[in-house]
Amino acid sequence: MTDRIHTVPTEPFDGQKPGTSGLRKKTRVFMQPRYVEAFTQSIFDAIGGVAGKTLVLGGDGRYFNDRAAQVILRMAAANGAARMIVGQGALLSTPAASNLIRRRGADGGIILSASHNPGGEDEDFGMKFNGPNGGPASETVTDAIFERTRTIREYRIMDAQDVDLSRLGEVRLGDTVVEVVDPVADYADLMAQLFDFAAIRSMFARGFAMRFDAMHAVTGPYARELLENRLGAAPGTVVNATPLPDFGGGHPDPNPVWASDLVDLMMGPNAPDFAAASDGDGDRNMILGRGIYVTPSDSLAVLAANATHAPGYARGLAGVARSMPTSRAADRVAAALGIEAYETPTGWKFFGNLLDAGRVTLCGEESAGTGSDHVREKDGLWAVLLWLNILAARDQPVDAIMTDHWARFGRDFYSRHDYEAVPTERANALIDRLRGMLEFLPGQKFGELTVAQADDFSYVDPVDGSVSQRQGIRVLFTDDSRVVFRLSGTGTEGATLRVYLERHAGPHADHAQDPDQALGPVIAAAEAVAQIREHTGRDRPDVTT
Ligand code: VG1
Ligand code: CO
Repeated sequence: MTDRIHTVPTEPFDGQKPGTSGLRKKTRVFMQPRYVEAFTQSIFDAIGGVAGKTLVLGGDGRYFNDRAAQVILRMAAANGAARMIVGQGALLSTPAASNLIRRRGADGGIILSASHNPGGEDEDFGMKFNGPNGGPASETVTDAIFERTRTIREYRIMDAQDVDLSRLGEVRLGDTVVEVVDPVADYADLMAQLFDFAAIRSMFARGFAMRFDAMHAVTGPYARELLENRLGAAPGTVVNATPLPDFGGGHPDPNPVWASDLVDLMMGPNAPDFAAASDGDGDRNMILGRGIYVTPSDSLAVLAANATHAPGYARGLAGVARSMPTSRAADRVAAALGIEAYETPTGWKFFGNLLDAGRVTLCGEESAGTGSDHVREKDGLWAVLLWLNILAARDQPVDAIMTDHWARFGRDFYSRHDYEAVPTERANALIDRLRGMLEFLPGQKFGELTVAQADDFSYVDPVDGSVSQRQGIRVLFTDDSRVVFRLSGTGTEGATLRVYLERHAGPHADHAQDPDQALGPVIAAAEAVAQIREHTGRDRPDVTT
């Protein structure tokens, strides 16, 4: 067997630095000879080798997913892994991979995905490493991986034919067992434990209509099994259900821009009761009711306020966590419930410790990620099923649930403006300028608003004490409105500036206002503080969500 194992020399590649969620680059960058190999060996080395270990492997089905999976399998075998658990067809949604790692007691997993970024030979590819808790590697681990990529000189790989990943069951690659599993079954079983499937089934049986847009990405098979097969939603409820290597040419990003068809349907005369969409790797969700779009920040708050309707959460929540740029709507619910609310930097990896320590049950991000302690990733279909469970239990339409929520807690009007592919120096200049201004901002007036506080968010992990600095510029105004500026860590071209805008309207205010109008003074203040136009050369954002 050993004669089939080769040690191959390589140079280190520049820039193999994991960002907000793994290493993300243009697909052609990943397709360079030895690129995937050097990064994979760096992961293996950084975690102390994989000899005797079990890893989970799968991806969102994008272009190059299958090729990268075969290389990683041959490398795992050459590095002495005991077992590789692979989703059939090399497919696994991110939450399903997280579940498999936990359920099977694996030592970690590699997920092949660039999530909401487009796929194809000229688009994006990505690789993420998750640890034994099923969650994204902590910053300490991603830093160690990056350090290794800078010094790596060789990798180990086995000569072998491609493993047939289309067939369930076990095969051997040298001494390594490659176990091909149904990507959906375990995950669907977990969902059945958390939610009142009988109540949801009976709601569908009474004619409740929904549309789920899988955006030609990995969630299609999961949504079909759960919604149509197990819950009895009408056939055809799930659209764009077959994962395609280029996601049908779109961005698999569930927001009003990239899922505009779904939004149009829900705002039109023939809208069903409920609609949802998910992203490339199935960890995000968009929620819509008839005539209403629910912002992800509001969705987290509503789920927190109503979670006990679901059997899996009937005992109540330990606490909730949200990423810093996410609106403070969830904090208001936590205060009312008398539970802890945590504010973490952007990226799911920061929730892991809080979940492991049992301090929080629900987590969420403004970018349409919501999840709970059932896995260690955000989970798009989970959020959809929790919504369905709540709709079934309350027997009210989505808009009534929102109106009721705002009447209790007030409404946090919210929007995010993205300026994409901005030249990196210009985006850095904007942020550096803001950093330099922070101490002088309090007391200054920008349009109608006066700054109360301003800082660059830094986070001390309450569980392990690790510190993450420079996580976004926060400007809080005296009327409790807020603007946050940060640069994306998932893009592959130049820099993406994200401007997060929010304004709280108390329980008795007018909640029916158009969000753009409600946010007018905050948008103007953001421009005045940061001189966005001058720095980016753009007079409006590329994407508004
Ligand atoms: C974005 C989102 C962040 C999310 C991350 C990964 O990061 O803002 O909330 O956790 O994507 O999500 P950034 O650095 O571009 O703002 V996914 O679904 O791409 O794994
Ligand atoms: Co994703």
